[in-house]
Amino acid sequence: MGAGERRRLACTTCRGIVDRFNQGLADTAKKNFGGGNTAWEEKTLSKYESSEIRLVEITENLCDSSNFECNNMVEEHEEHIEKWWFKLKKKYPDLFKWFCIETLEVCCPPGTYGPDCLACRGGSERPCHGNGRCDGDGTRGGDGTCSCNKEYTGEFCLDCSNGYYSSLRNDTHSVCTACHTACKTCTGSSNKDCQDCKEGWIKNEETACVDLDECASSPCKDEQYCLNTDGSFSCKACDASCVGCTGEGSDKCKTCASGYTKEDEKCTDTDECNLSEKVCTKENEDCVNTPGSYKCVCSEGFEDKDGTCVQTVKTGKEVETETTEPSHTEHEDL
Ligand SMILES: [Ca+2]
Repeated sequence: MGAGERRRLACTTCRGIVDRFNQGLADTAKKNFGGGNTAWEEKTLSKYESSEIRLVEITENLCDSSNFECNNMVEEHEEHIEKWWFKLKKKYPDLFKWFCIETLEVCCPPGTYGPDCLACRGGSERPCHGNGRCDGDGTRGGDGTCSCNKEYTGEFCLDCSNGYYSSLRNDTHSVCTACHTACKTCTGSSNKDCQDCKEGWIKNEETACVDLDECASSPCKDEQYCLNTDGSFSCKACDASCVGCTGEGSDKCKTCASGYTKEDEKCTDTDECNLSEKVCTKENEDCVNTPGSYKCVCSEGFEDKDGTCVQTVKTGKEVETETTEPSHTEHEDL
């Protein structure tokens, strides 16, 4: 860990301690207070308010036991905290400022950075002109440079990034707004304000960037159709019933695939099993129609053996089942 990184961590640790201290203050605020308004209660409360008991209760919970840096810092600066509690908290009510910035000198005021708390780029009032983050802001680390939000660029986050244009600019403020989706760079909000078109867009006669119809140049494969979209295009698979197509579905085929016939402008599956000429010609064979084809399978009770359908040989168990007494319902069927 570098020195700058250690300084950042020290500030984070100190901030955590102060946050827990303030939480402790809130948690103990109503303690020993019955909710009534008796003089006795008022007196007890005001006594407890600045008591050592309350301080101990709060400081006990400043760190998680596993947080080495935190426990170390509290231990090392316990006296400072006590001094602030008993003598200084009226004069310096902001514990973070007094403890972390001014006493321990591990943090800096907001908008400043580094060992000497110098102002961030663009000034401590609005670091990076409010359009980015100042490196080390509020800590004794960092170098004060700006990391700009995506809309902004430049040392001070005043300039606009590619794809954004300046919609407001004065001495103190700079606002960059997104270009039209068709523009790579632009001077205004519409697609007529593009300097360069984004990929997939092209300048028309009115010099506006408009969608390029990539499908006009037939970029897809034989078994695909082209779908033009704003700024892009895609190639999609034709329906299984087509050989080549102009769009989605069996009604957009150029020609029908084998096993399909054109019917009502659609490529429809041919039912080979219903043709006048039988397609399954072997003995004990049935025809099963499938999309785009058909299958010849052995009839029930027969099985394929070396290309012919032979009667299924029953196993001993099946024979046994068949020879048992017919059940009541079977009997009724007879
Ligand atoms: Ca397009």
